Amino acid sequence: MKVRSKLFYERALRSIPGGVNSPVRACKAVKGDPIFFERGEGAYLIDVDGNRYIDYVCSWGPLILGHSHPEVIASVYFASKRGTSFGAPTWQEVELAELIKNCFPSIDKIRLVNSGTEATMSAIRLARAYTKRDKIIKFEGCYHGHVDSLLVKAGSGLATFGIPASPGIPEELTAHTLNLPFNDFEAVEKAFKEYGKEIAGVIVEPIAGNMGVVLPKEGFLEFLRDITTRYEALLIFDEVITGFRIGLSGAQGKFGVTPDLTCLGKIIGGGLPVGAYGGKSEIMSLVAPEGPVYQAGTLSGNPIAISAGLATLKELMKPGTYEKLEAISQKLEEGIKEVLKKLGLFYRVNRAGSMLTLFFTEKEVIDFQTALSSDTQKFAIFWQKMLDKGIYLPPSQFEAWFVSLAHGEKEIEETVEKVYESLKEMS
Ligand code: KE4
Repeated sequence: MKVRSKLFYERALRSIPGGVNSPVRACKAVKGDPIFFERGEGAYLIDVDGNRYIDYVCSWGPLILGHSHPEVIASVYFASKRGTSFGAPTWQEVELAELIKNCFPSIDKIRLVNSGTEATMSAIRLARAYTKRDKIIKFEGCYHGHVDSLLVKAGSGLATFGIPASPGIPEELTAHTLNLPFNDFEAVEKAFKEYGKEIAGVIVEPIAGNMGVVLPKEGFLEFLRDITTRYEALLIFDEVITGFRIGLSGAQGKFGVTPDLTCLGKIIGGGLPVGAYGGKSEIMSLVAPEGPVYQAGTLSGNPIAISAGLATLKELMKPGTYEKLEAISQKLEEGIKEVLKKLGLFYRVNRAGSMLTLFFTEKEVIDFQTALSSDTQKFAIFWQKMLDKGIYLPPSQFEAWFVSLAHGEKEIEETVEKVYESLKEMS
C-alpha cells in the first residue's frame, strides 16, 4: 500500500514540476508513480508508508557504502556543529583534493563544484579555452548532466552536428556538438578527418551507465586517447558514475588510459552535493582565479558535503573493499543469469564492478542503438513486480543498478529469488 506516498505526490504536483526535483524520479519510464521515502538503512529504503525495499538505486550511485553509514553520519554531524558554510576555504576541501589526486594520477589540480553537471559544463568550457577550438564530440546514450551544449540529439548523418534535445536550447549552442555512436571507431575517425583541428575535446563515459551499463569495446578508450593526442584535442573522462565506483582510480585506472580532464561526482560527496573536475596543471591553471576561465559557486567545497565525501572515500580505501564489492556483485550477476537460463530467456546482463543492467533484449548491448532494442514495456512490468516484492530498481531500462557494501548474501539471494518469481510470472 502506498497511500501516504500518493498523498505526498498529489501535494508535490501542486508545487513542483512533475512533483519531483529530477525527472527520472517520476518513474514515468516504468508507468509508475514516485515513491516518497522516509529513511534509508544500509541496503534498505523505507517509504512513507512503512514499506521496506532492498535498494539498487543507491541515490543513482553515491551511496556505495549503503544508507546512513555511521562514519558518514558522524562526519556530517561534527562538521555541521562547526558551522554549515563559510564561503571561504576550509581544510576539508584541501584534504579531499589531495585524496582524489592520490587516487587519480592524471589529476594534478582539481576544482570542487556542486554537481556532475557543473563538473562537465566547466570541463567543456576549459577544453575550449585551452585548445581555442569550439567543437565537442560526445556519444549517443552517454549523459553528462543537463549542460546546454551536451543535451543534443544526433544529427541526421553520422558526422552532422547535434540538434537540441530540449526546448530552450538555441541551435547555436549545440551546433558545435557531434553526437557519435559509442564504440564506433569509424565514426570517430571520420569526424576527426572532417573536423580534426576544430575539435576541442571528446567527452565520454569510459564505462557508460546512462544507456544502461555498456562497456567500451576492446581498445576503444585507447583509440580515443590516441586520436585526441594526434589532433591535439582533449580527452575528457566523465567519471561521475565510475569514479570510486569501479575502483579507487575509476575506469581510467581499470583500463590504464589517461585522460586530459576527469569529471567526478556522486560518490565523492557520499550522498551530499559534490562534483569536481581536474587534470593536468597546464590545463587547470587556466581556471580562475589562476587563469582567465571563469567558474564559481557559492557552496563549492561546502565543508559538510566534503566531510561526507571524505568519510566515504576513507572507507573505500580500506583494504579488501573492492574485492568484497566485486564478489557480491558477481553473485548477483551470476544469480540473474542462472534465472534467465532456468526460464529459457536470453536477456542480456552487462556488468562493470558493482554497476549492472539487465537488458530486456537478446541482442548484445554495445551501444545506444542496441540498448534501444530492449523491450521497455516488459521492463516496466518487471520493475513493478520487483517493487511489489520489495526490490527497488532504477525506474528505467536505461540506468545502472548499483550494489553497495551494505548488500550482503541475504540481500543478493532475496533479489535473485524475486527476479525469478517476477520473470516467471511474466512468462
Ligand atoms: P548531476 O548533475 O546529476 O550531479 O550529474 C550529472 C551526470 C554527469 N555525468 C554522468 C555520467 C551522470 O550519470 C550524471 C547524472 N546521472 C543521472 C542518472 N544516471 C542522475 C540521476 C538524475 O538525473 O536524477
